[in-house]
Amino acid sequence: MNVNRKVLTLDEFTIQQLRDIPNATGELSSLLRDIGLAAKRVNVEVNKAGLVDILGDAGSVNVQGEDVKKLDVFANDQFTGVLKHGISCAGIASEELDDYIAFDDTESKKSKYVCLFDPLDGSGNIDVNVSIGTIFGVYRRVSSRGSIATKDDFLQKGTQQVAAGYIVYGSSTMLVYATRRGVNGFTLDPSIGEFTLSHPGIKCPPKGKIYSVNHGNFFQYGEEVKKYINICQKKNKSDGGPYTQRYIGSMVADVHRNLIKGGIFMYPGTIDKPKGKLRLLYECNPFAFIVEVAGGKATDGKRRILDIQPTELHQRTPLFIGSKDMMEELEKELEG
Ligand code: P6P
Repeated sequence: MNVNRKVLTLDEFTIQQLRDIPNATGELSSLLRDIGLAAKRVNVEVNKAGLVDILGDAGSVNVQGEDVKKLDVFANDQFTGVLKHGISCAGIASEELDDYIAFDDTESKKSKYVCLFDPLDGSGNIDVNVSIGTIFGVYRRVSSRGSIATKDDFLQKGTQQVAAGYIVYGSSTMLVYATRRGVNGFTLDPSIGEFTLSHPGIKCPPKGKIYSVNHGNFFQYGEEVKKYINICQKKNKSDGGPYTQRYIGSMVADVHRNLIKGGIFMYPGTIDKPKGKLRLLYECNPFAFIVEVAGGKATDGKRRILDIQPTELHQRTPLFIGSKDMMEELEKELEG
């Protein structure tokens, strides 16, 4: 008789992790569970997005007489709310907010961590039913516990992350998070309303056959990047190809696919945007942490993403991320 392995919920998994770490306080586990709760609430609204004509577009009042918010504003409020009312987070920074928020209540000021997130990345794809996502990174604060969080807590290198993850609202809703102990994926089971462990111990295949880049910008890329893209196009069976080009235009979906199947995602700098489009703190750092823990690599074309010292909350960086061997082939080209 086939017995399915015990299905672990996110809560059970984080508590089990807690049991394995002798001096853990449970604050990180609690923070991750808070994020899982907000993700479930966002998932409900994302799944209704197609009904906007019925439920009312942002700025309108719905049939219940409630103000309808833009989904990314709604998502921002959900993640900010659970973290503010939890016991683990002293403050947040968000793609949706100009500046960080330091929570000023006593419990929050005693908390160990700060969290940076993009609450709903790719939200422009919502009305055409393309997968979108939430991205987050968690840091131990550098300011003293008991005091209010400071800007330095948020401007830490990506190497300082204690955890990072994302939620992809797609054909199924998955929460993937990494600590230095590993990367694990949880799929939302609507029948019980819980994220359940579906992808334990995710590893990024060292080789892949997928390259992801916006070809519309091709003639704006540097010569070395163009040369590497041409190499991808010329791959054949004898040298690990043929490659296929896959680009959804939603970072969470593109990087998630390449993490699982193997591949490389590129958002290079262009003539118009030399720093690229993607944000270092709450898009590139979390994914760089996750992909490195899974065995892959992430650079800005010159430096390891996680080594970049941030100077501004919303600074952008070019991003090359994915399978180790593919990244090393790219790096040879970028070295010129
Ligand atoms: P482009 C979505 O707007 C986003 O921020 C990322 O999710 C995605 O990877 C990128 O922009 C797509 O940008 O310029 O190729 O449309």
